[in-house]
Amino acid sequence: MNETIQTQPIDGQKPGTSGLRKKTRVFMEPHYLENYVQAIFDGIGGVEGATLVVGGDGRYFNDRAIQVILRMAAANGAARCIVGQGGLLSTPAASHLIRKRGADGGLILSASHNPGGPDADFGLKYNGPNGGPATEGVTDKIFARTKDITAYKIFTATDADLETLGESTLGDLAVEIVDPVEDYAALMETLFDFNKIADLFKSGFTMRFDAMHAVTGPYATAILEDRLGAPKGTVINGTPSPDFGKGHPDPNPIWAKPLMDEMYGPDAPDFGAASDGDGDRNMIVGKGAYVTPSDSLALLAAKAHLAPGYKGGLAGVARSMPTSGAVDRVAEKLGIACYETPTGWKFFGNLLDAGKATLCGEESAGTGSDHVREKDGLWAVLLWLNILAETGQSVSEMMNDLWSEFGRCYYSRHDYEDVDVDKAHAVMDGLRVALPELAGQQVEGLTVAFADEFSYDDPVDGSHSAGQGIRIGFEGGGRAVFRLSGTGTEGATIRVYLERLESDPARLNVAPETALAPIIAAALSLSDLKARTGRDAPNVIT
Ligand code: VG1
Ligand code: CO
Repeated sequence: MNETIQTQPIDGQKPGTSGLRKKTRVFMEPHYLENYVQAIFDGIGGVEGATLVVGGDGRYFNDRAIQVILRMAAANGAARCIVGQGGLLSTPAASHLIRKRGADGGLILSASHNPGGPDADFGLKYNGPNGGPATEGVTDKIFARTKDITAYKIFTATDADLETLGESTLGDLAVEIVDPVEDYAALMETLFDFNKIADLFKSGFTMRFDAMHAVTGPYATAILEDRLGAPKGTVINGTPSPDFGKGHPDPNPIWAKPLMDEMYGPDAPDFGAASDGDGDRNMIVGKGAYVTPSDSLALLAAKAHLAPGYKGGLAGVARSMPTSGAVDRVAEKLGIACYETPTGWKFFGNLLDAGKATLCGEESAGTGSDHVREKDGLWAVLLWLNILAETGQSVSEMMNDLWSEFGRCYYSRHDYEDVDVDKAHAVMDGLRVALPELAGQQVEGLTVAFADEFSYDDPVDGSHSAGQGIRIGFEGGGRAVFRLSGTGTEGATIRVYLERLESDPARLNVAPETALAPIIAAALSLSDLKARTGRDAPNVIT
């Protein structure tokens, strides 16, 4: 039976960089999830007759939320929901399914790399028919609806069976349960030379993939171990758990420390990688050689043609503004365009759809291509493997070659988490006011070359996005960027992005924090961050 439940507007908050994220308990409050789902359905103009892909990263509340979404899709007149078995779908696999099945969109349940559990985080994101995160125009409509919603529709029924492959019905809605891995793995086989990578493993090449108890476990096991023949145990922490093994499924040197320790230890495998909660991020590390995401993007851009899916070369590349300029130099040499977009994958969608960019990347461990409309962790790992198999070089040899040719972009991001919201805004406002006067100023021995607030005009649809981060460039090629996170669930997070290009061959292997010391000092002085926030040091340095 379809029911219409009267409700009140919710504190939906404008969807941030990647959908709506809140404490799990907020999503579990009576009517909260329901209101947000109805706001999505209304915001996209209804789902009458629509086909939707539904799945998530398996975190706590994933299964309950999917049941609610299915019953609401039924009551709102949707025709079909395609759901990953057990409610699981990695973000890139969901993006692929939307595209492959010609669906009208999808609902992805994840708070990505944020911890999961009743006292941790939950999230919900709507992706459009191109498979990518909703554009700002759409998220604005969803947000507006959260503020004037008065009722939602839900079908009363017992739970749908999410475990049995095949089709069942919920009222007039067809619920189709699919293997979450199969289509995705088949797509990977079209892009990469699986025989060549399998030969690499046969030759004794060793690898460790840390799935961080998150959704990529089944994908990585099926692809790396079952199809490519990597030895059992190559994938660790490969069973998704509702609280990610009480961990923080964020693939960076801090949260993937056990992997880092192994890769810098005496028995390090040849190659290490990790992925995040929903499988869209990646970390790459060679024997004793961590690769920053910005450098990884540059390397992949330089060598992608070695993989079958990219043998025709790249149409162009794109990076988010805070990502280092390493890929810009590679693009210049290749003679292709390099686009600079605001943070968040939704801004790459138009460039990919229009064929202007083939590879995209962000400093936050996101890399992807036009094969889907999300960043894709395992894809990046497979592209690396394909390149390693073709060149026969080690990770550190490849990075050293890249730096010798293009110079090295030392890079670091300092995060100040859970800062009082007003204080965080005071830091940004202080910088904003100072911007017009900064050029030419001396700070901590550096001279400011330019200072502005980044805004973006989409070259495809002409939409304008303002207030996308404050950039301060220094003479000699250094840069500091300040922006507030759009994915946190507690207070505000100030991100300070620091980079400096080093072209002196004698100084290509310095500790990054040493190479960046002058930029860090200048950034702190210009923003007066310590005094304004009362913080002595960042919580996380990546
Ligand atoms: C962060 C990253 C951004 C990324 C976003 C979603 O956003 O900085 O690059 O696109 O997370 O990634 P913010 O606004 O907190 O800086 V995921 O893997 O969390 O979907
Ligand atoms: Co993610």
